[in-house]
Amino acid sequence: MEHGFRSFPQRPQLQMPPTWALVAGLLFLCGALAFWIYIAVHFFAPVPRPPRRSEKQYTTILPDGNRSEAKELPCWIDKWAAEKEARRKRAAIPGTIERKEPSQLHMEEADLFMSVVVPAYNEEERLEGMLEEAVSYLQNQYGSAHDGQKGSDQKKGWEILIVSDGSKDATVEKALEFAKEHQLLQHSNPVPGPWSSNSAHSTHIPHGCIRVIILEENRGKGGAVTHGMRHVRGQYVVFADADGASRFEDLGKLVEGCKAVEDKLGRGVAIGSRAHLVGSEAVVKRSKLRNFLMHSFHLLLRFMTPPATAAIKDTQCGFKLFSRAALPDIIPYMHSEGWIFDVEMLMLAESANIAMIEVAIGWKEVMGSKLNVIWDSLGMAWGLAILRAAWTLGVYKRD
Ligand SMILES: Nc1nc2c(ncn2[C@@H]2O[C@H](COP(=O)(O)OP(=O)(O)OP(=O)(O)O)[C@@H](O)[C@H]2O)c(=O)[nH]1
Ligand SMILES: [Mg+2]
Repeated sequence: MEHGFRSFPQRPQLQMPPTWALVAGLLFLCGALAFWIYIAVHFFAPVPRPPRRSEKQYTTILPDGNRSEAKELPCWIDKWAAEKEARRKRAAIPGTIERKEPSQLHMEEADLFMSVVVPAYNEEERLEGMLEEAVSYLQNQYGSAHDGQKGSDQKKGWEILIVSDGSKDATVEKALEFAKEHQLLQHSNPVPGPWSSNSAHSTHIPHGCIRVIILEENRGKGGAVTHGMRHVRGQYVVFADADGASRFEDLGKLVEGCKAVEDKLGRGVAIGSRAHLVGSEAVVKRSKLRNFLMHSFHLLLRFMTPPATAAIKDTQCGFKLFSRAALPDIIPYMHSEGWIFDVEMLMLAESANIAMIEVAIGWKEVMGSKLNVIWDSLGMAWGLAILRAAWTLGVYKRD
């Protein structure tokens, strides 16, 4: 028997690659990952569909009480974009010195004081109550546009743009019926709506104040609001949910708040807020799951949005006011079609250094919400991640 050590054939020594090769490999992997993330964000980031021909028109009620033909909507954004393009072309001609001017200079002047944009998706049940509250406040506060003068500081008048977001029910008919029943020339005594608290005092409105825009296909709340805001004529523009959950009378507080923070260019945003109601009956009554998801979403927002937006306590309230001068810095750059669009609006305002103020408003729970708590919350978290990534990686940019 043989004693001693057996000699094994020697294994080849594993050689560590040099440090520079490791670093290069790591950099390559990071680059590849970043490239694929960029491609994925490009792929998933929503691109809003351009408005169709019929969506740039509106219907209203004529002085004789009949429904009008489809009429062309005024569109500040088309003129603004055309002028911007013309400037770009002029600047591209060698030897031309194009003075850079702020975007506000392209903005068409307001025709009236207040524009209200109401996104409405299958709202035949809830719309009337909201309109009743809105017109009574608007007519009381701002009266008729003819009382004011173009160019003067004291503008009068109001309009409501109801954007039916591909509704399949009688939303459009209900809106026009409401306009007809409240029209000044139609009835010497206004017809009271079922929602008026005092049935003898339903409001008379001047004709043409309520305009109905019909989106051929459903886009989502963000798409509907953005579309409406492209066609407003007001000095101030508020969007308000069709369910009438926000107390419309608090619009005055939003205007005051906005005026208080407006910059030299007149740009400002006032955000209706229900943050003071957390802990109140209205919020506590909501399901535990819904409140849990709401808190989780707020936490996510805090980490994923820039500081001024992250500081807003109630980003999702469907009652936000913009001064006209703020619109060109926000509306042309909107992408989100769904529920997350509020956050994009605020992020755009922040990136353009527009001051924002949160204003406490009254609010009530209204039956018939179409929000699917679980799916829409997941959709919002996903939408927020894509939105943040798209702006950070330059997939979305201001040009
Ligand atoms: N669900 C839904 N609403 C839309 C859509 N497009 C516009 N909207 C409008 O968005 C507004 C808000 O809808 P609600 O169902 O009240 O949802 P919410 O106010 O966010 O949620 P709640 O607090 O539960 O009422 C309403 O005016 C809807 O008509 C859409 O595609 N889906
Ligand atoms: Mg609602």
